[in-house]
Amino acid sequence: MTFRTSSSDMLLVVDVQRDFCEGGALAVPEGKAVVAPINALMHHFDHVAITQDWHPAGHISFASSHTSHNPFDMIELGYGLQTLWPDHCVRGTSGAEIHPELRLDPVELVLRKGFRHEIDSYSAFIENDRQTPTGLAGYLRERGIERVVCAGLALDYCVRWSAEDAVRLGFEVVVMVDACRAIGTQPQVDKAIEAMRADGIDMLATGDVVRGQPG
Ligand code: VGL
Ligand code: ZN
Repeated sequence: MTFRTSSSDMLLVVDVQRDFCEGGALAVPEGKAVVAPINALMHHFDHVAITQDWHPAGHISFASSHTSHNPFDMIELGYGLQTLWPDHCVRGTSGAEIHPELRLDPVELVLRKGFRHEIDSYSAFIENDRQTPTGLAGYLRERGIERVVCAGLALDYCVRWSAEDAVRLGFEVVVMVDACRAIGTQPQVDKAIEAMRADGIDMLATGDVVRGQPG
């Protein structure tokens, strides 16, 4: 299958940060492996945006902020169920930095998310209270973007939530599966991929991509 890019596409690179790569505070298995395919993918797109998980110290999503809870526990917050995580991507720390090998020269927007103390945000579009917008949908609409092509970390959390919200918000959505890595087990990842497909999200490989109109 050939995927031809268009000038109304945005490549959305999700959370390729030190803490999600090997040695980081919330390392995704093989996380760093997304850097090379994403850097290559950038050559095929006229527009690239990246997200950066950017939590204040003591963030509500950190297990350390709740007495007698451990990372990966689920708790009920005012807005619903929330998984608790090790402290990660604390704003201004080296763990929150974009991976140093990710190309930044073509990046037009760096969207920070998860910066409200009381609300986590997996999605690049709507925070975990499922109400608070990040502003990204408005940004993309104002710029005439019609299709969002997602890659990054983690496939089963921030990439998935971003892709599903993008569909709900009226964008065409593609996920570049080989340019993502996941936190969960293979059966969990397979379920996540099936759920995204059921939402109308195309699951493609970076090898399918060719540049459309020269831009
Ligand atoms: C993420 C858990 C917590 C992600 C961010 O980028 O997928 N996951 N914060
Ligand atoms: Zn986070």
